Amino acid sequence: MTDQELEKAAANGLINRRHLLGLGLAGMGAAVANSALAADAGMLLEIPAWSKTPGPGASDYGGRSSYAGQFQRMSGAPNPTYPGGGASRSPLQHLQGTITPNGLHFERHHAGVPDIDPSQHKLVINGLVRQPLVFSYEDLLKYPMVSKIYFLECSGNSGALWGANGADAPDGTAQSIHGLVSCAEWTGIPLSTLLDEAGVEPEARWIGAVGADAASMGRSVPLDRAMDDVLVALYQNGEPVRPEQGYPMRLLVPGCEGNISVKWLTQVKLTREPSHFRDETSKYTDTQPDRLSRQFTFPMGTKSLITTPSGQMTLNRPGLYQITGIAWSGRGSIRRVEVSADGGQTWADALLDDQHSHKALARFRIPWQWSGGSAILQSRATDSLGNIQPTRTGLINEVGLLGRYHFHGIQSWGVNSAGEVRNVFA
Ligand SMILES: Nc1nc2c(c(=O)[nH]1)N[C@H]1C(S)=C(S)[C@@H](COP(=O)(O)O)O[C@H]1N2
Ligand SMILES: [Mo]
Repeated sequence: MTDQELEKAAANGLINRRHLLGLGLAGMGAAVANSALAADAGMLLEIPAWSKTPGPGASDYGGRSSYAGQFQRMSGAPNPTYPGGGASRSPLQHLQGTITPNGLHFERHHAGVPDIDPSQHKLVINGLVRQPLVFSYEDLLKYPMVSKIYFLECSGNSGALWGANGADAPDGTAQSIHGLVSCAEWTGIPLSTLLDEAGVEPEARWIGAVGADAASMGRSVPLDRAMDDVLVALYQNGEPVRPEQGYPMRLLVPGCEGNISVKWLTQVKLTREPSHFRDETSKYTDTQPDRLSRQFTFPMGTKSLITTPSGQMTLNRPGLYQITGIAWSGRGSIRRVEVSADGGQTWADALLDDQHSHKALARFRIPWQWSGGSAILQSRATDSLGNIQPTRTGLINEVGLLGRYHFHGIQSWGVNSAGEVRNVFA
């Protein structure tokens, strides 16, 4: 970024990473000091009631403070013609950091959540193997495990931003538009360990993974990917995988469209060709402008979005705000996130929490001085392979509007002079 560009970004109120130590932190310091002064003037040396008597003692299962807000997942109304089908979305605008608490992890079910007794559940590995194997849950618990942080995103996430019906989701929130992404620490057995034990025949090229739900969800995964970083996940953020996430075990295919991370995993079959399951023919294909459909789109695109401020929030008065959001890439880690306050004319570098986790969410933050005028807030991610998040129109020009999966274009939050934030197509 040139100095001239930096100046322009600063003129729009964005306080660049390069400016942080000077202008940025000084500005933040001033704001904090002012509010401390104001609080000091009205401070009473009174001991609040909650400090005078002991509170309730220890409890068996923790919950959120009643003052911390009632945010929860957002699920659609049940559809009687699609029993158990549907999704619920993570409340992204209420979360910080990068890990999604288990009770707020998004869900996507094709036939509801099966009530699986792990002592009756089996995982079968068969097909092109030297020795077909059957594992019980107990057996699997004895295998060496690894713990890794990975995001999971449904390929239908952010679908409203295709705007295919002219609808621009003006009332959308980060949750309602983008809440089909979550991130957790998954603990499980590398699938390669189990496949090695079964002994993969040289002609095998794919696996077909099948779930034990009433949808019998099946998906094909290329063998080289299956042998790479794929897990049979048994734990989610330290506790057994939740029923909604696939208890007692799920496939977790890092970085890839959520659909292939088959939940309630019961079979892995080694095959020469993809199995062409229902969910990789009738659905989850990307129809191109020439009307041919691309069948297998695995890694999710390089993507970011601002979670605060975001849709349906209101900025109460001009002044200093912290813009924050999440970024991820199905192919690597996030190297850079830039933020614009003028609809993409000028950009400033946000600060990234520096875990640089592969195929996990990254958190970015940047201070912004809102002048009180209208603004269009955008974020743009770059991943470790140099892939840059496209604009919405750039993406649509490239892939057309016949497919409705894998939206990863830049999100625009319009701020009007009343401080109201809405989704806009910029
Ligand atoms: N067996 C089975 N696996 C499944 C599904 C399903 O309905 N049945 N849904 C898939 C889809 S479309 C997605 S996006 C992810 C969602 O995982 P989550 O519900 O844990 O967030 O699971 C995938 N695995
Ligand atoms: Mo999905």
